[in-house]
Amino acid sequence: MPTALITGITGQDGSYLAEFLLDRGYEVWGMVRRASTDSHERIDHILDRLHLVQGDLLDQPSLMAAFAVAEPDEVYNLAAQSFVPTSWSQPVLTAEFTAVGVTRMLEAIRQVNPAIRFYQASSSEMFGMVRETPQTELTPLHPRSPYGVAKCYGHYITVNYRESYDMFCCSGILFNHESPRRGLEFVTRKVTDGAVRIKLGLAERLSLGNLDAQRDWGFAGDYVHAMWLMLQQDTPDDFVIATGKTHTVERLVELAFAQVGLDPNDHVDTDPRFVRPAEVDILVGDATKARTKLGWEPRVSFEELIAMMVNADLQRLSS
Ligand code: NAP
Ligand code: G4F
Repeated sequence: MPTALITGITGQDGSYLAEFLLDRGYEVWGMVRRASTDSHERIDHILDRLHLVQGDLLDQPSLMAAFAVAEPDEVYNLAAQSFVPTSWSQPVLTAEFTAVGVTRMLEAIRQVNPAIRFYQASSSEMFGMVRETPQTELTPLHPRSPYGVAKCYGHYITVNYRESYDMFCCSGILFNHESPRRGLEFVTRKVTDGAVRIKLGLAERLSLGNLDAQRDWGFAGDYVHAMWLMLQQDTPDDFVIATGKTHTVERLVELAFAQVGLDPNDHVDTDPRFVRPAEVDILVGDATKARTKLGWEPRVSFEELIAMMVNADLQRLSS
């Protein structure tokens, strides 16, 4: 039975990846940081099938201890400060978690067992002010947020450990992916939750930032499959994971409100508080390499994704 260790197992992707690996017969370890209360909401339903070990990306001895106890064949580094606006208010902490934290992970692997296969959660946010459309593995990077800058560091240190030490390190450059488990502060979930609250009389208005921003949105459940496929190849490599289609935030709002039978013009306004100091105007990925080499395909369309999220919020907030 192969063994995998996931950092960020309590997050959106960590919970889907844990389910995916358990279904394939893996022994799954999750690294969790110490908190005064448990934040296991997304993994409650599989908790009895998981092994949890405490550790923090800021603390290298805890990473080494986690690898020593779990003895993983594969490590998926999903932990990060992942919310872009927070990276302007906490830029140093974001760099510590999301950038240097990756070096701590790689160094711990190198010292404990360099044969471990490593997945790094890189991001389309690295493309920032895009130099070409669609974006591929070869598109130059121009990050627009402290988060994007930190992810560029994490991406290149992963490539560097592969090239320096011949370690099996892969970087998945994932475009935005969402689900009913998405954090409430990200725009898709903010909109689906907001539309449902207004429908149920629990809220009156929804305030958003830049409605013109365009994103290539996919379903998180599809994207964790791609992470696993990367670590099953003969040679380590980097892959763009995306749907190849892009939509505005305005279109997202239209779809979510239509799903609950409301006109967004009656309920949605814009608030400068949610506009970013520097915006990523458009992202759209070309996942040809992943389709060809990994045989990966996204299965859930944008329209299906938003319907899934609205329905899940309806069910949650109605009960
Ligand atoms: P998420 O829901 O925000 O989850 C982040 C996870 O990281 C949580 O489990 C959190 O634990 C953990 N974490 C944060 N700081 C930590 C630290 N210092 N030590 C240990 N754990 C820490 O993020 P996600 O959407 O699942 O994304 C997973 C990864 O993919 C992230 O690295 C993100 O940057 C990257 N990514 C996401 C997308 C996307 O569209 N979702 C796209 C590209 C890349 P707590 O529960 O304790 O807070
Ligand atoms: O949902 P978002 O906050 O996601 P963002 O910034 O694209 O980052 C997500 O995807 C990245 C991959 O490209 C990940 F690496 C990262 O960890 C995260 O998962 O915002 C999407 C867009 C932005 O252009 C933002 O300006 O929506 C726009 N937006 C408009 N109004 C809003 C709002 N975003 C948020 N969060 N809240 C608003 O009210």
